[in-house]
Amino acid sequence: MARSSKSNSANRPQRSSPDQKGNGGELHQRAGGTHPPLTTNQGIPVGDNQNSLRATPRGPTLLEDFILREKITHFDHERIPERIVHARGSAAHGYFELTKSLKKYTTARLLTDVGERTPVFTRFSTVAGGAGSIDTPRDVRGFAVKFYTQEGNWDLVGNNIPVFFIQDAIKFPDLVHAVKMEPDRGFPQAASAHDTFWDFISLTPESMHMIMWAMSDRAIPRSLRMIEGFGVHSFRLVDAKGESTFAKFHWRPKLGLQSTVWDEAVKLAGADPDFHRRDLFEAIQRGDYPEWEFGVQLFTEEDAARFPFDHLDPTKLIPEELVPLTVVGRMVLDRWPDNFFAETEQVAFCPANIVPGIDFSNDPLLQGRLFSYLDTQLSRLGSPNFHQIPINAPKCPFANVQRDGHMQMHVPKGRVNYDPSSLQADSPRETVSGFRSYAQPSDDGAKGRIRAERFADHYSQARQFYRSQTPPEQAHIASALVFELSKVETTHVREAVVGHLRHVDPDLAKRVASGLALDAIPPAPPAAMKPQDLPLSPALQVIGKMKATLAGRQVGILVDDGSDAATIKALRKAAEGAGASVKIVAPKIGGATLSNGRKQAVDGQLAGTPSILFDAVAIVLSDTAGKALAKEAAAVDWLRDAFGHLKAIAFDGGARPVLQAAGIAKDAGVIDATDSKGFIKAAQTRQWNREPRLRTLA
Ligand code: HDE
Repeated sequence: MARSSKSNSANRPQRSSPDQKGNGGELHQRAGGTHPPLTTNQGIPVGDNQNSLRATPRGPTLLEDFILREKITHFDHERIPERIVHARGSAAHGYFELTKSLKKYTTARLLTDVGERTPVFTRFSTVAGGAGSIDTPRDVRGFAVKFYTQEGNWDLVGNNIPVFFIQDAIKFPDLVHAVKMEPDRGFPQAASAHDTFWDFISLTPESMHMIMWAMSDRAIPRSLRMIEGFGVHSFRLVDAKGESTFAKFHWRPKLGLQSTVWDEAVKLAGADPDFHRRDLFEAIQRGDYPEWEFGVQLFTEEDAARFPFDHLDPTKLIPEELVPLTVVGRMVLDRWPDNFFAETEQVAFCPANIVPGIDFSNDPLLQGRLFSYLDTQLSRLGSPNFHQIPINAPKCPFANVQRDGHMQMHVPKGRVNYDPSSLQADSPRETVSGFRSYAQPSDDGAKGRIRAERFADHYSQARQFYRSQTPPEQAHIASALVFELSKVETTHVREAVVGHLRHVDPDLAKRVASGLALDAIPPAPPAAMKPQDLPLSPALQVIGKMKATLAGRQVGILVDDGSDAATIKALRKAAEGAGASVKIVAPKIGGATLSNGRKQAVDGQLAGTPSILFDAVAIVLSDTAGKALAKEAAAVDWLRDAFGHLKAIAFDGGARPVLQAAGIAKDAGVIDATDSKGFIKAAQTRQWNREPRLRTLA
């Protein structure tokens, strides 16, 4: 039935005003800048992005609404599978600069041309937790660097620990299954302290060296800017004549190594699950660019034959005292990604991405990795063309006759999509300077599922690592083992692990057995090779190697109304002068009116900004505020935690009641706020001497 023109106009929807649309009206209109038209993915300009198309103002939504359907469908597909390991990561752009030529050993241009800067993209990660898990679990950290060289991409996909849990890639799925959340219950997330992990470890003696590292302070770093990186495996450098030298690759942080203490790491998980990501982001935003030295250990086949271990075994490292580290370059990270998903999530590392002049070794773990990464990217990124995603694409020209596939972004021209060919003048050709594998002579061994003989020494380097640590670090390892094994419910698993520790160091086994209240130290399992006493290697320490510095660190100052302005100013000046950044914390975010009547801007509100976030703290309060905050749990905990985490504390007279409420006894790290010099000196390290008085360490 035809409608009358009258009723037609009554039903016609009126154009909605911005407020009726629901787009925030005025503010949305006022936002500065020149805004391009919003369009659909087909380029169709969108007139209303706030309301879907309805049959009547209060009626059902129409299927016809292609704008709504396109938007929601795209959203439904926004997630891709997360990495099976190393799912949680943070990354940054930067450059690698060569400072010493390795021309004698390799033709790889990035390692021969001093001064040349190669762009890099570096992703740090935890291993066990999911993408949304915390930054500070006890875990290995991934340290993956993509060098966009002029001869193609080189990915050095390493960790912050120079050895690994297993010797053969075939064990990797078992290791990862064991450490991830248990399959029936779905927990624990991002933690190795549970039965399945330690069950696997207790039955895998080759993991014992890595366990020493994983239980050490290396696994609870203070900042991603303060970790070392290792290529782990032996690689080869190959010169113009085709001769090869073995190389181990190292990254050493300019800020020095630093770790947290365990209680701090646990509390950080709640206070700021993004602690490491935020720290990296903030450092880059303020121009305090993280930097690492790049070093190599070079050795020949003959050198390797003399080592008391097999360098192809990834559970072994080469002590720096045996083969010194030569620094040949540096890496600076100076740009945060524009988009987390497009870059940090979509970046696809692969140890098989290698450039002419560098080659693989026969390390069986590396050999397995060469297969795994390409395969995993296919499932994660969904197309064989993932190398065309901007973050993965080489920055040098690249051309071949691989074609088609999902999400092909290139439009190749011409009829030739095969090789050899003669029909097209510009079709790509092999080059003399192209990649050639090192012509390794093969030994005479027989084919088989066999491990090389010397891989059987599972304990010597674990012992060397443990015995090379400072006493506080040894206590941390023993305590970490007690903590982890105390979370293991199965008694025989606990006992089996302690049995292995007897081979590592009888005293360590005793300490852990006592921490677990075992009736007796369990027997050691038979060892395939008797552990040797290798020379100690102080280079394996964290505390011993820590630089006394505040550079790149953060100092928190707790203030309130009436706090002495001059003291705060002097402390800030001293801390910033020492290279730290300073954050002011107060009970109210709007600010505090200081003794000079001026309003002090505040960076963090007390309850949400615990002292855990800082490397050293100061507390400057008026008498009135001191008395009030002594009754405030957040303020008392602020000091108690700083003290417990072995940090330097500066305080003034007004703050005394809070110190008392926190039960803090004065020591070398608890300093009068007027002594800013003394405070800075104490703040450059942790107060290790304080620790035994505070907590029972195994
Ligand atoms: Fe990995 N590893 N891995 N790994 N790995 C992955 O690749 C694998 C190993 C490392 O930031 C996966 O893209 C096998 C050692 C880092 O994106 C996967 C074996 C070392 C990253 C994979 C190892 C590493 C990964 C998962 C035993 C230190 C994160 C997602 C043979 C030298 C890279 C992905 C990033 C990621 C396999 C052992 C470092 C599944 C099979 C040893 C830093 O391909």
